[in-house]
Amino acid sequence: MTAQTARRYEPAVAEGSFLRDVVAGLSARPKRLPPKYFYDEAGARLFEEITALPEYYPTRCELAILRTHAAELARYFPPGAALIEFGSGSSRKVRIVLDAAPTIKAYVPVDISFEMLAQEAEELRRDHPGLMVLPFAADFTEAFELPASVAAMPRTGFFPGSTIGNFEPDEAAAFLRRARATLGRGSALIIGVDLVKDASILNAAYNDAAGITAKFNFNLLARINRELGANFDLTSFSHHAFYNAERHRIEMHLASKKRQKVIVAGRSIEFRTGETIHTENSYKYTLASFSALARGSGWTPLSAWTDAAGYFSVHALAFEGA
Ligand code: AVI
Repeated sequence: MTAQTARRYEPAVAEGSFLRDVVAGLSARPKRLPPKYFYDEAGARLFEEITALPEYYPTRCELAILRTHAAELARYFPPGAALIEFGSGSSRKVRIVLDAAPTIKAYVPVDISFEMLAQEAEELRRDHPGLMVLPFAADFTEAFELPASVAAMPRTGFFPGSTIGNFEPDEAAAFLRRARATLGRGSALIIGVDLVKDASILNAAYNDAAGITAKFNFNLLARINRELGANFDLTSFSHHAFYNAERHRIEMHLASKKRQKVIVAGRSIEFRTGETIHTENSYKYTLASFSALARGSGWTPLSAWTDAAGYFSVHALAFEGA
């Protein structure tokens, strides 16, 4: 999510796989859960709160980059272009692009939650009466085909928020290759990427004083209790988030404070004292390491912008050819 802004997953779409993924993840060694399940309604709300925290710099930095460089970004949207947003959520970021590039003809927000898409689409149609708003319900982490109505338009993808950082490096490369196949030759991709920086800044961003990131992490267990009839006692786990400098990533875990058994979908899951469930990785790149990843996935890096502190970056990539 994209949580560039919050992403939400339709329970009806995800129910079977949620159960399967939770059972598989809690049976694995070490235990893990996929971060995409953070974003139920409560999780999406908590993520929105995170984006406003004083310690959580990514959203503020990315908004500053988009505002400062809006005119340059607009060059990647030729007249009559379709803007395809991967994992849309709140429309705060795309509005900056739409305002800077008024000749964009169509906006295709792609998200698994149709409900969320419909609501945002309504508001955008009101504010941009000439714009074709074509919400498209699909899981953007898998291959999908764009609606036929944008096939003849120049296409530019938009993937803000450093959601790509929540993918393992091989998944990030696979996403970039799929995005290239979806957007087609001659397209561009504007993508937000969080940068490697001093560990104290990174650690603070995922251990905020108000405890909202901890709540966001705990909500995953609360969601498993709510939707899968589990009996996690949230008070017997603690939030652990730290920068792993060797792997250039923030790791989030939930650590068991004691030896305990938890029942999940009729199965008994045992925890040792201190044993953790690994709930999220948030990879940080350098400008060079992200450009190399993009190049290795068939994209040509054209430009990259950072905020004044050099905390966050926005890249423009091209899939060259006619
Ligand atoms: C959505 N994603 C880019 C966020 C991040 O920073 O990795 C999710 C998040 N997890 C904890 N705080 C924010």
